[in-house]
Order: sequence, then structure tokens, then C-alpha cells
Amino acid sequence: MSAQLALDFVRHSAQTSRRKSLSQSEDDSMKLYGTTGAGSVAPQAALTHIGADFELKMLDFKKEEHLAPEFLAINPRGQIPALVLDDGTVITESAAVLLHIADMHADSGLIAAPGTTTRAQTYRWMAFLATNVYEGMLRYMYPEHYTTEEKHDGVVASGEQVLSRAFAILNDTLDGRPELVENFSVADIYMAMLFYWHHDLPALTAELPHLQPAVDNTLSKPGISDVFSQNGLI
Ligand SMILES: N[C@@H](CCC(=O)N[C@@H](CS)C(=O)NCC(=O)O)C(=O)O
Repeated sequence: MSAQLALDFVRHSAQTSRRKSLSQSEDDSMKLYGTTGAGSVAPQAALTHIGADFELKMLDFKKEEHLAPEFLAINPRGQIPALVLDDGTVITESAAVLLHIADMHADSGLIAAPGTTTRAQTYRWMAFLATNVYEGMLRYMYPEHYTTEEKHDGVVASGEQVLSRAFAILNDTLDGRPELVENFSVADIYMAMLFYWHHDLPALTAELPHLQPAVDNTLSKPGISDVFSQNGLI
């Protein structure tokens, strides 16, 4: 735990208890916890695209700052992204974080109105990306978390299979269209992040030609490519 993170946490706790009597200050701002290049990239890109006021709190995974008690008090799972709203509410799980960012800024158009089929399709792809692609990536990159066996080859292979099937479905969906639903949405930002995590992008893009144009479309939206670049994804 860095002294800075500890200080931030103390500030956050103090602020939570005093919040009702405080006017808006720097300490009250929304905070996104993340680490470079990881699951916080999509929320950071969405918030930047929207022009939201937020503070980015980068954790050093090498120093295990995500496992320090101060961060576990925010997300007991010890994972990023975690979004702390200005009223102290914590939102974890990348899909939920992104959907809430879109809802907080309805005028950004990153999600369609409640009850519409376009919005339902956004839910569909957000859940699909979280449970197939994100999960497949973790399986492929951190197989030791998915088995008690010494050898991880089978887990890596199953991760690869899950990713192939999921990206093929996304590719088919993007045949003839630049976006996963009717309009540009948080699902496109989420997919672009996951796309750049792929272990063999040349092979993926050669085999599934509709992914890269959709990702390029996402990168062309205001603010997005800067965040992807800062995070080393492009
Ligand atoms: N289901 C979670 C997964 C988040 C996740 O696995 N984040 C990684 C970084 S990309 C992490 O924090 N890993 C640390 C750990 O699991 O110990 C989500 O969608 O937010």
C-alpha cells in the first residue's frame, strides 16, 4: 500500500462521514480505481468521452495495492475497476460500472432510453462481454486462478476456445455495421478494451475482419484513443 493510497482512503472515509455537511470539493469527486492497461480502461475512456469530472486512482498491482486492506474495504474482491461515486457508493464489476456511467450521463447517448429494445441489446452485449470475453481473457492469462492442478494447459486451451467462439459471434454481429447496437454505446467501448487484450491480434483480425473496423470506429470518438494510448493498448 502506498502512502498516497492510504491517505486517499483515509480522506475518503472521513469524507463519507462528513459528506452531508460538505459542499462539493475535490475530495467529493467521483473516483475510478484502476491499473494501467487493465479493466479500468473502458470506464476511464467512457468517463473521458463524456467529459465527466472524476479522479483516477491508479493502483500498483506489483506492490499488491489491490490486496491492501484499504482497497479491500472498497472492493472486497480486490479487483479493479471500482467506481466510488461522490456520495461514497461503490460500484464494482466492469459491466455495471460502464452501464452506470452511461446512465449518469444520459445525454451522452452511450445507452438508449429505459425500456427500449436498443437498451436491451446493450444489456445483452454487456453481459456477453463480461461473462464470455472478459472471463475468457482471465482464464487464458491467469489459468492458475481456474485450477488446483499444477499444469494449466487445459485451462489456457479452454480460455482460447471461449475467446474464439465469443469473438466469432461479435464479428458476425458487426458484419455490415460499425457498432454492436443501433448507436455507439458503452458496449463498443467495452469490446474495444477486450479486443486489445487478445494474445494474437494479427491472427484474430485476419480471421475475423469486422472487429478492427468497429474498434477503429470506437477509437475515432472523442477522448477514447487518448485513454487507450495512455494505457498502452494502442
Ligand atoms: N468481473 C470483474 C473482473 C475484474 C478483474 O478481474 N480485474 C482484474 C484486472 S483486469 C483484477 O483486478 N485482478 C486482480 C485479482 O483478481 O486479484 C469485472 O468485470 O470487473
